[in-house]
Amino acid sequence: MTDEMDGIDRRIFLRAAALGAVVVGAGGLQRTALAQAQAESSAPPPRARPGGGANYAPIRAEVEVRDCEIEGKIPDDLNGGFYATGPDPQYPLAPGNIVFDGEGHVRMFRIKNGRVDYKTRYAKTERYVAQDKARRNLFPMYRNPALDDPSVKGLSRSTANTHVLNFKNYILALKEDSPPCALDINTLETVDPVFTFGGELPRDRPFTAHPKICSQTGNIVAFGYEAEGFGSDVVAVFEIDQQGKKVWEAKIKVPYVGLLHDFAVTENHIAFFVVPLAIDHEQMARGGIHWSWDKTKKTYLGIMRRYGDGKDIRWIEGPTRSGTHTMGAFEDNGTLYFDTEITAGNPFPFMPNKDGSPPDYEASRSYIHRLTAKLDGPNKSYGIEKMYPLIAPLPRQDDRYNTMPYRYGYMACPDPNEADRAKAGACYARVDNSTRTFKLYNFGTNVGLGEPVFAPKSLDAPEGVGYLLGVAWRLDENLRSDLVIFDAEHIDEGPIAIVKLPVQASPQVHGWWVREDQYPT
Ligand code: V55
Ligand code: FE
Repeated sequence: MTDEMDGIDRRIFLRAAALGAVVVGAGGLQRTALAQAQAESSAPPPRARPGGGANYAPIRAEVEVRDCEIEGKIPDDLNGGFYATGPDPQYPLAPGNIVFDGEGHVRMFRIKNGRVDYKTRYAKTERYVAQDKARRNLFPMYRNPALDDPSVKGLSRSTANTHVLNFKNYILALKEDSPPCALDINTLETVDPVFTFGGELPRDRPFTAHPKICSQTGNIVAFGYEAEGFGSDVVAVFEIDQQGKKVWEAKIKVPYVGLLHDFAVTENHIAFFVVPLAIDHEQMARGGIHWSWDKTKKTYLGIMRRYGDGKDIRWIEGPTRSGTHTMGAFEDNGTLYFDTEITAGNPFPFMPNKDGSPPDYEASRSYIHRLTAKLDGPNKSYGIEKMYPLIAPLPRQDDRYNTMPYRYGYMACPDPNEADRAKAGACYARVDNSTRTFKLYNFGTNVGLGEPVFAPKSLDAPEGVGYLLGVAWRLDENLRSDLVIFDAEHIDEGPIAIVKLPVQASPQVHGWWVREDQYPT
């Protein structure tokens, strides 16, 4: 979101910093795709990057700050840990590579008895360790193994840079092309770079960055796409119980292979939204990334029963759109409700358009939509309705409601009341689906905001009764960062506590809250 309100100079500086955008290579001065795109378009990038812009700036330093300075008071009933990961390139990105290929840097704000300790560690993935030994980049292109250095054959390609969740004594750092990378929940030291749940998942099996925790069973509901080898159209869908046992698995086939980033899980059903960021073998053969935007392709909403064999999956064709992140999903009275952010076109201007056209920034803006379909069909089409006027690529909910009817969503977005994008401050918003209204807190234009996470006041607090936590990067303080904490019911009143770091926070795509009772004793 920061991209939209920064001055153009700052924006380009931040992007350049974030992307290592200008690289002197053998062929002279070369630019990344995004820098190129910016050069080609006079329009400002109108859409928030996941997590904003500032928070992709590399820091590389692993940081530890004990007993952070605090403004205001940490509430007595807020104890636990706020974790996040994001791409922080270990070595400068190769020309043409994209920011999604930076190595995952995991961070933790450990909150206890009113005090906060901060710690970060890179996920020591097999890729990170091999590059560290070689002292250079060995995986030059996002999800294009043909370009890998021959020495890394057989190693996990995971960057662990997308999302985190807790499982037992671990923080699992996720990248959707690989199994999780397991870090110690207290120290962030890497315990197992290819975590297979004790062999339940083969080490070459991809694992989504957006598993859901079932509201009824506590199971981790997950999937892996390209499940039977590079480019495969098979998706494995499975559930892992709290002990780590796989309790269900089914395999389905998608209409075409695309970036299947997130999904919807309800009490009895699972839905996928297949979008035209499609695998592009020709582009990879030319040395490019895994995906390109193919506007000739339609979307497909697929619905299947949980705990079945997957043969019942039904695909409903819809208009060309993209949708990357689920806010919430549930079923009610025979209908699926799947709330997701939707873009009219390619959501990532730094990913190529297959037809060679320049980035369309207007079409890359995300708005929350509700997709609906009858669970038992027949469906000629799915419903698609815009819910809010907020540009919000990273919507979240109270995660205790992952598979149930829910009321509230939380997100960072530019101020929707400011027509002039350059002047629209960075906001956190809480939306109320029962009234279709929202509350905002505006930080102004000198702040980049990370995805917020919700922390309940207690395990059995009603939905939305708790705190909202997020990181603010101060664009006018060389990205020095604060953890800002809100009463989630009153976010319009501003933060109730600010945890001040003396340094820039490490980059963030997604964040996660671990309750105090979930820590090992
Ligand atoms: C996303 C992020 C990724 C990725 C694919 O936010 C999709 C969407 C940080 O890496 O590889
Ligand atoms: Fe994501």
